[in-house]
Amino acid sequence: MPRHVTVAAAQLGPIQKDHTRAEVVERLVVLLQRAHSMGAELVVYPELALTTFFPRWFVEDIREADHWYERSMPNEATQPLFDEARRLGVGFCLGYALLDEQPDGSVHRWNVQTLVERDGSIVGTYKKTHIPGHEHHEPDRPFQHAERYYFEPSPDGFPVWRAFDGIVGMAICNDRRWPETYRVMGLQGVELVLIGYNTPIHYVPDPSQDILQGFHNALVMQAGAYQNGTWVVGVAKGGVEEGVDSLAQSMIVAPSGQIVAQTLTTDDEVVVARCDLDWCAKYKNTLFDFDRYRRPEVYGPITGQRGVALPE
Ligand code: CDV
Repeated sequence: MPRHVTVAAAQLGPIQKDHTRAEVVERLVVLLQRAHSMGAELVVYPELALTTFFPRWFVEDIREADHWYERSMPNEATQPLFDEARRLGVGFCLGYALLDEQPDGSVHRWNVQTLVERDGSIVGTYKKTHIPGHEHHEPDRPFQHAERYYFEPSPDGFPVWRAFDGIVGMAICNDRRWPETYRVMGLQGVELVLIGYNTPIHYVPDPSQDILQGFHNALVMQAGAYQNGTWVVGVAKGGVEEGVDSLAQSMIVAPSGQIVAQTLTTDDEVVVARCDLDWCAKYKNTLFDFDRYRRPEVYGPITGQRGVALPE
């Protein structure tokens, strides 16, 4: 039986600070219905798809930011999305901030994506691994990117799940720039990688990269797809959010590395692609036949060290 899954990249335009969860969920439902009418079985939303990108502001007492986080999923605010998705028989992947309160009183703050199957069951929740930005207030910046203050890096790595008749993995925003992200999933046979992102066009530490944001976005996802023989779906929250312009250019990339669908606007927009999961094998069994051609015995530094070790 050939395996095809029609996937939608459900891009969001900006979510401003005073937009309520109810308003945002209404937009997510509209995108879901549009995607369904285009034949989608799986709808992928961006990173932090329920709120504005709040790490652009610093608060001295982190608990003042707790209202940006969800305490459970689904919850009262997102239940309408879960209900409509189940009614339509459509799965989805949703990014949000999670406040994880443990019975021992410890609290963890994660940047996560939850994958939901077509029958409404939760497949899994991925926690962001590579947390970019800074830990402390940097008042000289035009806007903050204090993700390292608001989120812990996940200790879990990159699991994959059997879902949507294939092998599915997830990554979040900055994760997409790191080849290890795709390769760890590639080594588990991944066929579909779902990635939400919020990428400000202005990169404060090195503005010479601003003009290259779109190029780098495509470069890393196309390379990740091709080098691991997998589909990659990258979905933006784009446009001008609270004065900060963010990259859109959501895309669906084939295992060949070719972009097969891409958004044209910086607003709420859906693009779909019919993904042939068996296409992955063409790459996994030839050029990227890992078992035949990889040389893990000489790749030690990849997991053995973090930074650069210069030669003598
Ligand atoms: N949300 C992100 O992870 N954004 C980063 C920015 C800071 C570079 C990104 O990699 O797009």
